Amino acid sequence: MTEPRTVLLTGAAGGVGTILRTELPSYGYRLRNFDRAPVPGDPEAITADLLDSEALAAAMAGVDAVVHLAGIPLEAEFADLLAANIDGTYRVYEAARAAGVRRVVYASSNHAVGFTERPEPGELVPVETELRPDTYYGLSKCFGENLASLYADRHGIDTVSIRIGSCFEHPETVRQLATWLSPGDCGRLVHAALSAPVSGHRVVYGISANTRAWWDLAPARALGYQPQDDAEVFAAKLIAEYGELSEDDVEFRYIGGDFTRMEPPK
Ligand code: 15L
Repeated sequence: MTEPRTVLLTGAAGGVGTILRTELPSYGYRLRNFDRAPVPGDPEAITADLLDSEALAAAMAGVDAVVHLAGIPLEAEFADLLAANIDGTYRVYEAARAAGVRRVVYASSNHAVGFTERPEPGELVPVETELRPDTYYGLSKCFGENLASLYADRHGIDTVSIRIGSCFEHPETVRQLATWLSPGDCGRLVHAALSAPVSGHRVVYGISANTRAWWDLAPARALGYQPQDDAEVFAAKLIAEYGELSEDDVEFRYIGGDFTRMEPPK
């Protein structure tokens, strides 16, 4: 596949979207930004809901690939996730199919497998591990991965689903020493997912080259991803501030951390 050049970025105004608006143009992509909220600094961004079929079809016309980030990024009421994450992702795939777009990078989440127990030291959780969502939010990401698989098999749309860890400027908790994805590595990984000659549906974890990683990065490296950052440089400061995690803490026990006990907001 030739490298996609025009990329529809859904959720462009969100946290990861803001990072990718900075990172992706340096790889030569022209972004078409789409979000419910205005995208700062981009007067041409499409301000619309994913459930607005006309706006989505117009946004999809002429693009080479989609990076689908839009949706609720945390635990929420099931009905809200049903509309934003489940129906929203279905609409993106349907619009991509109708427009003949052949590559999607889907922002899945580690919370699709969040109830997986932390691996023993020296072991890593493979991408083939059983889906064990820790929230309705995680469940919506399981749906997205399965939807990607269906559209790959039935319609030939190639997807890389990235189970993103914690994509922030810096790791902010002790857990994130394992789960951090730096902004620069986020750009590297999404570029690899857009340009690697893969067909079908692939799932990869999205983290930096963290010394304390729990997840197997081999599938992401197989796409050409070469992470440059390691959360370990923040370890001394974070551990001095919060202490090491104790073994009875859910942040220690499950890879989804405190999402495993999160309730939808009232
Ligand atoms: C996610 O999926 C969330 O969107 C993000 O805000 C973080 O909380 C992240 O997971 C995480 O696991 O740290």
